[in-house]
Amino acid sequence: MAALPILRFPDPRLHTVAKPVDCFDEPLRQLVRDMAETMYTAPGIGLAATQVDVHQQVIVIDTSDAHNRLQVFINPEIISASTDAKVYEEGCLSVPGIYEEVERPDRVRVRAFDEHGREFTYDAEGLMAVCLQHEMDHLKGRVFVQYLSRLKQTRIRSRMLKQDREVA
Ligand code: QAP
Ligand code: CO
Repeated sequence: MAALPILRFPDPRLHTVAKPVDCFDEPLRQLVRDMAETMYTAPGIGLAATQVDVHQQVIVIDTSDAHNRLQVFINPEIISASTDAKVYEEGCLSVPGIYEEVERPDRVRVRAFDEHGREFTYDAEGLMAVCLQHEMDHLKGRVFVQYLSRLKQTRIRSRMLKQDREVA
């Protein structure tokens, strides 16, 4: 297993649209293990393959307190969403140190596959619903920062570029 490097906003590769997985093989399961290790090491509660520069529709999530409930979503699709929305303060491993409020549907029903190619549906609400929608956005090349005002986006972009210069 290996923790992979995480792309940081505003890296343009974060805007790549991921392709569906068509082969549920051992390399895919290795990617899932590496993504899980990357997420747990960070630590974070969700990671999309896009964030480790792999442009396939793969997501790992663990919102449990003990960090022992890994959930894998491959080729996820939202089949229904509640009309009522909720605001949640989101963060992202690709935008470290930035937390901003985003409004999204409160509940979503998702159809996806696990790493063995078994299809399932999943009803998510609360933090899990936020996390799933946030990670599915990554697979479409969308970062949560893009929901914010132009002014906030510009400020976050310069703060991130400044951080990059200080680390380099
Ligand atoms: C996405 O985010 C998410 O800024 C997952 O310095 C966020 O795991 C879903 C993290 C909020 C639902 C609600 C962020 C770690 C982790 C940081 C994460 C940081 C270190 C974010
Ligand atoms: Co994110």
